[in-house]
Amino acid sequence: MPFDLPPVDPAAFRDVPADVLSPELLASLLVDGDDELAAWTLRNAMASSSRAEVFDGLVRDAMRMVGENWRAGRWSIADEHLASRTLLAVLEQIRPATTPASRVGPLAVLAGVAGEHHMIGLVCLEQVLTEDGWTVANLGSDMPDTDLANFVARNSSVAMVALTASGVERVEALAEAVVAIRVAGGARPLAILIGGGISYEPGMKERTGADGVAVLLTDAQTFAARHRPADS
Ligand code: B12
Repeated sequence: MPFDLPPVDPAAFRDVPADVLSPELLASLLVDGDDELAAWTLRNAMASSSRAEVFDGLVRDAMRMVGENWRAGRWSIADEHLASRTLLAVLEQIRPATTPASRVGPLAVLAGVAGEHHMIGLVCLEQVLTEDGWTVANLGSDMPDTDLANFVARNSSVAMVALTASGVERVEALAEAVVAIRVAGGARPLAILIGGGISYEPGMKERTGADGVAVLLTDAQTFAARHRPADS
């Protein structure tokens, strides 16, 4: 090693131009496992854009690059796993502070349908809804619809359920989950939203029986605001 570089103190870098905070930079930090600098990158991006915009832009694009490099064989599964793991650690570091209001807000339940292992988008959605004053129960990936339905039946304050799936092979699982949730909710008003990679496919609302489909988290925010109970 020719040089012994001093440790980098991210706090020493202020007023960072927005174009420095690129998906390329974030992807390389994530694949290096550098959660501290990656969190610094996201905090800086959130100084000028909303959390949802940063997740829909910088974070999504960075992980797309991870996916492209993985698919092209330039990065291994180990690289992708480290990038995903690092992103989850970063998201933990930038969690929005919970307020008394967000502990008693209307309840949103988030879940990946049976067989679905992609859950980073749900963690992003959890933070966006929490910041908007929802109480969020993020049940994570691969949730059997009977258990999801039981959870909804047991919690009378559930006002919204957001389900994720990455591809068309999960249309049936989504449709089954939607039916199970509606039966469990009975006569209660309960809005069901679908997101994740499957949201790019046409006709998903009709084919699954959901109330809405959101490609982006900003779309999900609009849906949630529209379906928020009037008294909350
Ligand atoms: C990380 C990753 C994984 C990780 C997931 C780790 C985890 N803990 O989540 C692991 C290794 C498990 C994985 C597995 C697989 N993966 Co993968 N994966 C990815 C990758 C690289 C990044 C996904 C990610 O987390 N992005 C970060 C988040 C923030 O962005 P996002 O997911 O795009 O979500 C955005 C929106 O969709 C929205 N959103 C997301 N979820 C939700 C939910 C709701 C309710 C709402 C409203 C909005 C919303 O918000 C986000 C911000 O805008 C993508 C590449 C890519 N192009 O995205 C492939 C990708 C999604 N995977 C893919 C594939 C094929 C697989 C596997 C089948 C691979 C295999 N042969 O085993 C398996 C499937 C496993 C399963 N049964 O589900 C394909 C999906 C193709 C398709 N449409 O079906 C992709 C696109 C890669 C590719 N180009 O081929 N994967």
